[in-house]
Amino acid sequence: MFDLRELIQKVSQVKDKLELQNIKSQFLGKNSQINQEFKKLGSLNEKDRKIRASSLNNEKQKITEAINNKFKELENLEINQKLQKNKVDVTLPGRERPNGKIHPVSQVIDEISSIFSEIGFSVAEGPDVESEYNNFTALNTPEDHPARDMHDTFYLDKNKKILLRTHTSPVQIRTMLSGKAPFKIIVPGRTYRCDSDQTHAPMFHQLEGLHIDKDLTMGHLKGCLDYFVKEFFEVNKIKMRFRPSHFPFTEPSAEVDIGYRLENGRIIFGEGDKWLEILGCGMVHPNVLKNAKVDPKKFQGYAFGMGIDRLAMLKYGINDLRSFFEADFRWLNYFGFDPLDVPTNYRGLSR
Ligand code: 2U9
Repeated sequence: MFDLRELIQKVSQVKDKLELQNIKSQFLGKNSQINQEFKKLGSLNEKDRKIRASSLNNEKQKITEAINNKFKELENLEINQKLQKNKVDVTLPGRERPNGKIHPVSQVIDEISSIFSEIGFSVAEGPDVESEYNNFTALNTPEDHPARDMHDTFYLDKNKKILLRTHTSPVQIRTMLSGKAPFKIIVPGRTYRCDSDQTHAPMFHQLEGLHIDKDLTMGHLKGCLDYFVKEFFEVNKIKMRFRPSHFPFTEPSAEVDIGYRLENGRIIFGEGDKWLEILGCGMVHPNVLKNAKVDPKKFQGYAFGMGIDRLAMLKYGINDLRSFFEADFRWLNYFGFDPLDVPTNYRGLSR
């Protein structure tokens, strides 16, 4: 028979849980000595059986206790070692800032979204692949309209029914068709035209706005754009002029110029006698409202559109449009923005 004291001594010296598990199955398992002893009890007379059984139970309990206590001890030791290993040294310097930068186009989209959200516009989005109807016909641009050729459209099928959207306007059509007036949305996104030189890329970014409600006038449009331009260029006063223009989807239509002067090659907005075109706008054409299932007798409103890439170039002094799409890390590192500095009107847009 084994020596209980020797066993308990052995358990106390165990260093890991696996070894302890082996000892447990050796001394308490099915083929353990103590189990063999229990099996022999049947051959003893009643008196001896009682005495032997009680002493065996006693021994078994002591072994079990010693092993369980050791398990707990080893477990605590393990936890303490883990805690020690994972201890945070609060005196260490902070983590390095991430290496990536936000692209100027994304930054400008975030800035403009923040500006318009302050006055109640929400952001709507839609697919880049569109139907000819949503992109042209619904926008009062029928098949024989010259504006279709001017858009240099990328068609995706030979029947010219599916295309890459040439402006973000189809999203406004989708929004009106799937909801009920009033609407107050801006739509940023990629647009496509078969055109490429120093100032044109086949994929470029637009942001359009649409506000439809009862009794909206050209005055509301001017107030909205005056607020936007001041916020975007971060100036208190701005010179703005509306030049009559033509778009199929608005009537009347206008192009908006802002006044500026040059100082050591830098643009100063709000002063001087030079003019720069920055966006187009107008009152939504009644035909467009009808096509979008909005009653032009009850509702009217204004729309505007701007090229994001050009605005980003203007605001951040970037000369070549093509550099936007070259994915040059050094360029992005220089012109990009800190991902942790999200633009908000409250904090300032481009700190
Ligand atoms: C709906 C109704 C009207 C959107 C508008 C312009 C004027 C405009 C250009 C600016 C620079 C495009 O990127 S650019 O070349 N856009 O001048 N866009 S009004 O009018 C809409 C849109 C949708 C339903």
